[in-house]
Amino acid sequence: MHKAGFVNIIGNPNVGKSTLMNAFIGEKLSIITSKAQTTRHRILGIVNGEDFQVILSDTPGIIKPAYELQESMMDFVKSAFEDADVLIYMVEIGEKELKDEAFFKKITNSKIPVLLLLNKIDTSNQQQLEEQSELWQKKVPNAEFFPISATEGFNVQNVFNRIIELLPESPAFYPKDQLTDKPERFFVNEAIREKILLHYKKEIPYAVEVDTEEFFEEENIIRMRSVIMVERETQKGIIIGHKGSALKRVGVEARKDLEKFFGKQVHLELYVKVNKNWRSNQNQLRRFGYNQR
Ligand SMILES: Nc1nc2c(ncn2[C@@H]2O[C@H](COP(=O)(O)OP(=O)(O)OP(=O)(O)O)[C@@H](O)[C@H]2O)c(=O)[nH]1
Ligand SMILES: [Mg+2]
Repeated sequence: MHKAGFVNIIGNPNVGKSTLMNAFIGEKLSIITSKAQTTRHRILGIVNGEDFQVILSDTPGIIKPAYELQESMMDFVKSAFEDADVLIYMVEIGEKELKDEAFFKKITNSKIPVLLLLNKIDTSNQQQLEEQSELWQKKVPNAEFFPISATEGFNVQNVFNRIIELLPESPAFYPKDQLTDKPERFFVNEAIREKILLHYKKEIPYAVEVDTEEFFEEENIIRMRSVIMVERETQKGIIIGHKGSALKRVGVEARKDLEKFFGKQVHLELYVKVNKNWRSNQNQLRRFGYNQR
């Protein structure tokens, strides 16, 4: 018998959804930072076995959208409700509940199996863990509950085993050697965006989009050229930094990650461009793979 299906991970920003997906895959597919709204897309990560295929979806954290980009991010979350065979609802120690009541109702009324994961238990003591476990099991009574630590790997294998049990009988949806639905350039964009989230403050990372215009693989090296788009001229200066030092750091660090990811030497050329108000522009968003409506 062969099992296959979609397992979609949803929850508030910053609870550890991407960390969990990477832990299941065993690769750094999704970028991870301590800032909210790190993930902007729905990213598939596929775990293949001889008699199973688990198609995980990492999604953006649930927020109340304030501009077009965020609307489109929430559309990815909505789509994750529509095709799930198993829903993973992730919360973290200390969190109260989803800020969006409608999403929360969808979870508690779900007809499909829900796994409720309380993450970051490595940061809690026994008493807090007990209190939170009780609280969450009451809030989402239709779910199966697992306290986990995605970074420490605690309980992650047990969750995976349960997923396999819950999956429907089905042939594979994707070729068995496929790891994700996203093209190589997507991971280049994301590696660069991760460094921008790490090194720039306040609004800057949220005003940035990255587009890889060239990806050319030679025998021993991959040559890439990417543009970092910002919304305003002042942001461009900040990204570049004094004598280009800030931009250089982004380039060096992203290149190192990409060399690991692709297992090959990488040449990465970066430049910065102003693309006014791209976050609110339907056509620009569509071009960057957001607006699917
Ligand atoms: N202590 C601890 N930290 C964790 C754990 N899992 C994730 N984190 C940290 O939590 C932060 C957010 O992790 P992400 O995986 O980016 O969270 P996310 O839910 O994907 O965030 P968004 O994409 O912004 O919605 C990072 O700093 C992680 O290292 C955990 O089990 N324990
Ligand atoms: Mg994420």
